[in-house]
Amino acid sequence: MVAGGRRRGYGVAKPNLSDLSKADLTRIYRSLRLIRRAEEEVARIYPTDKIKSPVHLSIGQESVAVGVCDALRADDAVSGTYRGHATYLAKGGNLKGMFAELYGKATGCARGKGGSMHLVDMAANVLGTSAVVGTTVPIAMGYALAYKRRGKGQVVAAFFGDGATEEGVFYESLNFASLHRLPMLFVCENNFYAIHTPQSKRWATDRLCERVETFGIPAHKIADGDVFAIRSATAEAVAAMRSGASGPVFIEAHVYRWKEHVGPGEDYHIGYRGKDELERWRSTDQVESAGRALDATARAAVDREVETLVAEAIRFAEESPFPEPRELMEQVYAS
Ligand SMILES: Cc1ncc(C[n+]2csc(CCOP(=O)(O)OP(=O)(O)O)c2C)c(N)n1
Repeated sequence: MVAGGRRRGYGVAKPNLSDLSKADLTRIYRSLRLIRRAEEEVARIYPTDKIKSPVHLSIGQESVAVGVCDALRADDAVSGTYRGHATYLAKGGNLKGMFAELYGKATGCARGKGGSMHLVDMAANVLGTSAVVGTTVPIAMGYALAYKRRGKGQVVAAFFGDGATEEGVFYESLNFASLHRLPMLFVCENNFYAIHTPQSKRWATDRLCERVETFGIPAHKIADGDVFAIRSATAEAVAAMRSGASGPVFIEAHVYRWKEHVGPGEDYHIGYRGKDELERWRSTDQVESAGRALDATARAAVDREVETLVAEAIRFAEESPFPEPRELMEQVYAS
């Protein structure tokens, strides 16, 4: 916000890693590593055509989902975007159900009918992800309203991309959530691009936090994707929301999408962005830096566990049946 002609900073202080227990560090690394390896396997399998839906990978962006979800309770909820594998897994969504969903199998989390862009796991309070940009923000807000009325201190985190902040419903949601002081964390995964269009060609100014603050919502920016800073900003925001001291809070986390917009490959050759950007972000890879915070033995144990989990999930998906043709019209709603 502009005060006396000076721009306020939105930065979040980096937490001291020595304040985190070994259990915290292990859990955070495990979550980052699980998402990275699951998506690397999606990229590997995709060309075989066993995966029956388009895939939007969040390799490089894992720290947002992990940092936020690690500070949430099990009975808090999240909503996500079509780039939602990380959100789903970080909140504890079922890994086997995710792979089976990508394979279009009846054991998938949406019975094989939703695919990668429509993951849901109500047991883990993953409210759902959607292909339609911005639409899961007001759905999350409806949950936040219900949670506020219920009075059990639950909060909702809505994840969305920088492109989604160009949708009218985003501003309507900011307004409604602020007006009613809803326990809702708005989480913008700002990766600077909407498909192939950079922000510089879409936004008159990049002052997103300032825009959000005009709705009376506190805003924080984490410009380097640091998983621990995202986690501590979330923990502080969520504590204030649970206690009733704060209404909604906004977090803008800068991250980088290493892969192409949709699909398993890379797209640096098509000219809308350069590999120099990738190299800059790759040098701050959060999976690596969280891994380095563990000793080698602990890290290797996590890596082994993750490999087993991912291999089991792929086997489960491959061995599961497709839905029966008679199920085609079941769970289909129209309004
Ligand atoms: C309502 C709507 N408008 C347009 C599209 C087409 N579309 C698909 S992805 C996308 C870009 C969204 O970018 P962003 O929200 O930043 O997410 P990212 O892909 O970077 O994760 C657009 C415009 C859509 N799916 N839904």
